[in-house]
Amino acid sequence: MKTIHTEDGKVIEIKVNKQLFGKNNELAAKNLELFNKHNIHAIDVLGSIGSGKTSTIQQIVKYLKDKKRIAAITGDLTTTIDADRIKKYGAHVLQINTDRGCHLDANMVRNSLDQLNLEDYDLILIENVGNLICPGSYPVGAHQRIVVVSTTEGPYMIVKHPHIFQDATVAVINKTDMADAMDVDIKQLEKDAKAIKPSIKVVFTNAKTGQGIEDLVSALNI
Ligand SMILES: Nc1nc2c(ncn2[C@@H]2O[C@H](COP(=O)(O)OP(=O)(O)O)[C@@H](O)[C@H]2O)c(=O)[nH]1
Ligand SMILES: [Mg+2]
Repeated sequence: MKTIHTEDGKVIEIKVNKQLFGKNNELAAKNLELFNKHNIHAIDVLGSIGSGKTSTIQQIVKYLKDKKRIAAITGDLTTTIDADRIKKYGAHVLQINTDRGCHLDANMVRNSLDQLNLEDYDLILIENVGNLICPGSYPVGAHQRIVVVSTTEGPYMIVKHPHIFQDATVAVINKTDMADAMDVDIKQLEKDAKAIKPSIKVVFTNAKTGQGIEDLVSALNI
């Protein structure tokens, strides 16, 4: 049961469907087992629409494709645009269309994994649906979650979305080339992330050019 206080002090009780989260958590744990059984490292990539998730995945694939066998799973409402973009960089890509769904869930990822020969991969990159809220409640069983936040989203994206950063291993501050134009202090974004989670690693990237991707790969420890 969750309690929300409205401005005039009235209290609204909302029942949270814990059973639904519980089932997803169970399936996420099974996905993790499956990844581990096949020595696959899985990364769930989160971030708003346009923050640079696909570009970051493209750069990771470009950087690692001679060292790792990589598959990507991309979640999108209706298009295959991101899947097509990542494929060009040399990863095997599966597309999940979520229609009106604002996040991937463990079951969707499991269905995709069933279509892959898992023996063939060392690394699976999962592009979640562009949203900083819904995916937070639906772990998909990845070893780590990273959040891509761009300077063009303004100075308050991190402070306003603490939950998503609490569960992340790495915060990727992207579009550093646009910081001055946007009047955004990237060091302040780093401080904001560390204030939410002191152990979070913060890297600065330009996912268009690939700048900072080496730092990201080393922060991911892959
Ligand atoms: N200037 C600049 N543009 C970027 C950067 N990273 C991504 N973009 C552009 O931002 C747009 C959205 O990127 P995309 O990777 O599709 O974002 P997604 O919606 O999070 O997957 C594209 O036009 C990218 O080329 C960056 O670091 N700097
Ligand atoms: Mg994308």
